[in-house]
This record gives sequence, C-alpha cells and structure tokens, in this order.
Amino acid sequence: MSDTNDLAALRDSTAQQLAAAADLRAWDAVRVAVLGKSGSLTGLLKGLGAIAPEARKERGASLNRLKGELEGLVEARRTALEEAALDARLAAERLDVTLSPRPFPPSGAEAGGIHPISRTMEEITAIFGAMGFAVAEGPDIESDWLNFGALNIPEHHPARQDHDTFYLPAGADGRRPVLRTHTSPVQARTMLGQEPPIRIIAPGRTWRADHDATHSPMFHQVEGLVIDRGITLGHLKGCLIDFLRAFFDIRDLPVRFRASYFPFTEPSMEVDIGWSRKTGELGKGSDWLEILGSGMVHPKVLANCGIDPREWQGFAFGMGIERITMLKHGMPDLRPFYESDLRWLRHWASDPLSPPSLAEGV
Ligand code: 2NL
Repeated sequence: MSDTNDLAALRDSTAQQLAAAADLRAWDAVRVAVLGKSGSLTGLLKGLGAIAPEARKERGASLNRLKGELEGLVEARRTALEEAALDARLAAERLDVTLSPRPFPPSGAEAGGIHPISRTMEEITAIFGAMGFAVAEGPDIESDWLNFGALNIPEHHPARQDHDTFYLPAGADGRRPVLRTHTSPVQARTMLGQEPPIRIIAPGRTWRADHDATHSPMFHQVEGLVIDRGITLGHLKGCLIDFLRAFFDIRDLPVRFRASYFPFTEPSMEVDIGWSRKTGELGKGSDWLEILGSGMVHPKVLANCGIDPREWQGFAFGMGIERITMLKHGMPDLRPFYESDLRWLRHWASDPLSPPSLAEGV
C-alpha cells in the first residue's frame, strides 16, 4: 500500500460511513472508529514511530492533514444531523398559533349566550370595577331588620307598603323573613361586617308582589355604596355621570340631578338622562328620563350599621337592571326577559367569549 492510497481510502470510507450514519448514535460510532483512542487514524499516527526517520516527516504531515480533513467531515456531519433532528422535531411538534382559540359549537349544537340581564350586570360590574368598586352579594331571604329597619324604614312607614313585600312564615323570634325588596340589605351587611372605607356595588335578584307590563314579581337591581372620610355630593355626581356615559356609550349624555326623597338617604336625588320622547333616542332631544335614585347615606343608616356618622360619610344609589337594559337596547316589553322564548333569547344573547371591556366601550 502506498502512503497516499491508504490515506485516501480511509478518507473515502470515513466519508461513506458518515453519509450512511442516519442519527447521532451512528455518527458517534463512526467518529470513535476513526478518531477515537483505538480508531483507524489514531492507529496510523501511532505507527509513525516505526517508520524510517527520513520518511516519517512527510508521512506525519500527510497524516496531520488527513486528521484535519476527517475532523472537518465528522463535524460537518454532526451539524447536518443535528439540524435534521431539529427540523424533524419542529415539524412533529408544530403548533399553529394562528388557529382561533374560540371553540365553535359542535356541529348540530347551538352556541350558548349570555342573557341580557346578566350582560348588563357584567357591564355595570366592569364600569364600577374600573372605579375601584368590589361586588358584594347576599341572600334573597332577608330579615325584616336588614331589608327595612336598618335602612330607616320603620314598622308602619308607607315605604313598606310601596315595596309590596313577599313575607315568609315567622321564625322562632316571631318575625317574618322577607324576600328582599331591594339589594340594600347587602350594603347593610357589608357595613356591619367590615370597616370603612367601603366601595361596593350589589347587583342581584329582588322581589315585589307586583305584575304588569312594566313590573315583574322577580326583577334585578344594582345598588352602590361608597363610605369614606369627606365624601360629598360632588363625588356622587361625578361617579354617576361617569357611569351613565360609559354604560349608554354616549360621551356627552346630558345628566340631571333632581331633589327627591328616600328614607335611607339625605339629601336624596333622582337622576335623569336626556332623551327625545318623540324618537326614543337617548342623548338627543330636550326631554328627561328618570334612570336611578341616589343620595348621601342617612346618618341614622350609618349608625344602624355600626358606622360613626361623625367620622364617615357616604353616598348610595340604586337602579333597576331590566329598565336600563330595555332603554339601552330599545326593548319595548319587560316580560320576555323571563319567558325563555328561544327566538327572543337568540336575538338578544351576547357572546360568552366577548365579555364587556372598557377598552372597547361596554
Ligand atoms: C332606586 C333608588 C336607591 C339607595 C338606593 C342605599 C343603601 C344603603 C344606604 C343608603 Cl345601605 N342608600 N341605597 C339609595 C338611594 C336610592 O335606590 O330608585 N332604586 C331602584
């Protein structure tokens, strides 16, 4: 075997074996067989010592060149195999992030939707949530005291008749529990249960024995309560103007505060928004529409709920969810809210996967 022939043969066979190595394990076996401690090239290098000194220099230089060449081939194959392995993994673990994350209803099935009452509650929660209000909840069955007494509505007060209360059979204390006629008892419970400052809204179901085109025995309200030091009528007005403009999505919606009376607030104010009686359009025309009731929390109510009215002040408000939902969407009749008519529900339902957000305007 001539000097150059056996080296060329080793280079060619190594190149072939590397090309045949299909993965990194096979590649490593080739690498060890050629460049490893007992590899073929290592063997040739070890043989240098046995060669006559005059031929050794040239043979040594050839072997070193070959070594560099072989190392280059081995490295290049490794890179190619690693890239191929990565490509295979990328293909196998492919994730199409452009697919819609929203599940479509299975074929034949119908997408569920959010009832307009729930949607309005979600919108109100989003708007007041952005102003720092928490949501508070309470039971539908309340004591007479929390529903009326604590709110400065005494035993024979005409407001009790106005509320057309559903009474339940008397309990052990001889007092008859009621189905709450407003969500005010939720606020009373909050004041009794936690220290001010308080900033809550109380959305929920309410009950009054009344049934016609504009009244249902079961309906929904949201009330709000702010208790802090130095709270004024100015805070009430700013808060409610901001709320109404956000809820009805009308930037310059006219808002009017009109003196009124509630037993639990002093002073009390009804809040009206501008509209056109002729066209029904909100924010246009020169007529006024009553939307909600509000006022500064009566000092007696604060005291009844364990809050010192000399240290803390507050405002409160309340509105009917059905009413503002009908106004916002131009719905003519209250009754379909509770009739479970699928045609009506399909028309008025909201997408459960697009909850209200202030960024887009609720
Ligand atoms: C209306 C009027 C209102 C309140 C509710 C309230 C609650 C507490 C203390 C003081 Cl605990 N006030 N709530 C105040 C003013 C008006 O509702 O027309 N609702 C549909």
